[in-house]
Amino acid sequence: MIDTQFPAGFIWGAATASYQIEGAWDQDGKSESIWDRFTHMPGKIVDGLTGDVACDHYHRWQDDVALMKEIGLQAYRFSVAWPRILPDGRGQINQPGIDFYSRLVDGLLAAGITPFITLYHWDLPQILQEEGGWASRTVSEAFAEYTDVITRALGDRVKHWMTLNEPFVSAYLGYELGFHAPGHTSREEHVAASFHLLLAHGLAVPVIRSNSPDAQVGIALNLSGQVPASSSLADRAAAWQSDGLNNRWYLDPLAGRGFPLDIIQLYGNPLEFIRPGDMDTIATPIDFLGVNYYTRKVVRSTIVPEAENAPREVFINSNLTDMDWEVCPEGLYNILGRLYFDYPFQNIYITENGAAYPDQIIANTRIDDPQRLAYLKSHFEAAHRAIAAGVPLRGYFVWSFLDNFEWAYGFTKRFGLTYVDYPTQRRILKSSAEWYRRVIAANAVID
Ligand code: GCO
Repeated sequence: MIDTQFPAGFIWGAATASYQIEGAWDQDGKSESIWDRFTHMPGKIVDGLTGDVACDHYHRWQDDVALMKEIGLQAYRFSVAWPRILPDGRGQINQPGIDFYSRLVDGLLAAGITPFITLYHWDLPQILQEEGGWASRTVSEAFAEYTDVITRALGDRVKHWMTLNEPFVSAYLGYELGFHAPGHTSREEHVAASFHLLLAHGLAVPVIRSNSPDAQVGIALNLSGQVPASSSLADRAAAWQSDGLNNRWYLDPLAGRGFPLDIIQLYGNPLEFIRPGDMDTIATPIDFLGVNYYTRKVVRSTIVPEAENAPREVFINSNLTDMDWEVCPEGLYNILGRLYFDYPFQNIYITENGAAYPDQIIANTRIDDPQRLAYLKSHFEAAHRAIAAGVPLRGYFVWSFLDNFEWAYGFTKRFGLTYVDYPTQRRILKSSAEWYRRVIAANAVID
C-alpha cells in the first residue's frame, strides 16, 4: 500500500470565483464589471450566455455553504467582486456588497470552513476600464483603495488573502489576445497591464497586513511546465521562451529578480511605465504562492522548419479533459519541484486544480464522474510525492466547488465537484465529491 498520508494540518478545500458563480450582476448596488460588458457583447461567449445569473450563488450561498460542509471542505477559496464594494471603482462604498461577503464569511466560519479570499478574479469595475483599465497605473492605485475597504471590513475574521488570480490571463487574454474581457488586442496594453497588475499586488500586500493582523498573504499564478518537444536547440529555446512568457514574467518580479531580460527583449518594450521603487513594491515579501495547475505544455519551435528540426521525442498523451488539456500529474510534481529549488517562496498552496468532463445526470439523481475522480487522485498523488521531496505544500483547492461559468466557454464546460442543473439551479454532488469527502476525512489519497 503506497503511503499517501498528508501532513497533519494539510488544508483541503475547493475554489470558485465571483463572476463565475454569483449572478445578481446588477443587484444591490453592484456596478457593471468588464465581464458584464464583455459577455453582453454578441459573439464573445461560445454559448452566447452570460454570468448575469450563473449559479445564483448570491442568493443561494447558505445552501452552498451547507453543501461545502457536507463535502467536508476545510477551506473555501472565493473571490470578492470589486464592483459590489466600490461601484465607482473607488470612493463611495456600497454597504450591501460588504454585507453579502460579511454574511458569507460568518456562514463559513460557523460551518468550520476557513475562508481564503481572492481580491481580484478578473471582474474589474467597468468604470475603471474607461480610464484604461489595467493598462493604467491609476487602476493599481484604485486596487489598493479597494483592498483597504474590504480588508477593513473582513480582516478581523479572514486570515488568508490572495491579491490577484492569474495576472497572466488577465493581461494576455484580456489585453492582447482579446479572448477575455475587456477584449483588447494590443501587445503594448498587455505588457503595461501585466506590470500594473503586479504593482497593484505589491501596493495591496501592506494594506492587507495592516487591516488583517497575522494574515497569510499571497497571490495565485497559473503555472505550467513548458517541455521541449525534442532535445533540439530550437525546441529547447522555444520552451525556455514560452516559460518566460507564461511563468518567469510573473515569478521573477515577485521573487525580487525583476522582469526576465530575454522576455523584455522579445517584447521590445522599454517598460518606461516603471518608476523608481516599483519593482521593490512588487517584490514585497508574501507568505505563500498559490499555484493554479491544470496541464503542461509541449513546445515545438516555430522558427526551424519541421523538416529541419529533430524528430519529436515528447508527445501529448491521449488522455485529455473536456478542455482538450492533457492529463499530466507529472507536470504538477515538476512545477512544484521547480518552485522549491528555483524560488524563495516559503509556503505553497495549490489554489486551483481540477478537470472538466461532460457530466451526465443518471436517473435524475446521481452523477458518476470517474474521470474527474481519477484526475484528482493522480494529481493528489503527485502532490504527495512533491511534499515527500521537500516542497512546502500546505493545502489543495479543487477547481471547482460548483459547475460554473467557464469564461469564453460559457456553461459548456463542467469543472465542479457539484453538478449544477442551471434551469432549476439544483445542486447534485458528483461521485468525485463523495470520494473527496473520504480523502479529506482520511487526510490521505484513498481508492
Ligand atoms: C483559470 C481561472 C478559473 C478557470 C479554471 C478553469 O485558472 O482560468 O482561475 O476561473 O475557470 O482555471 O479554466
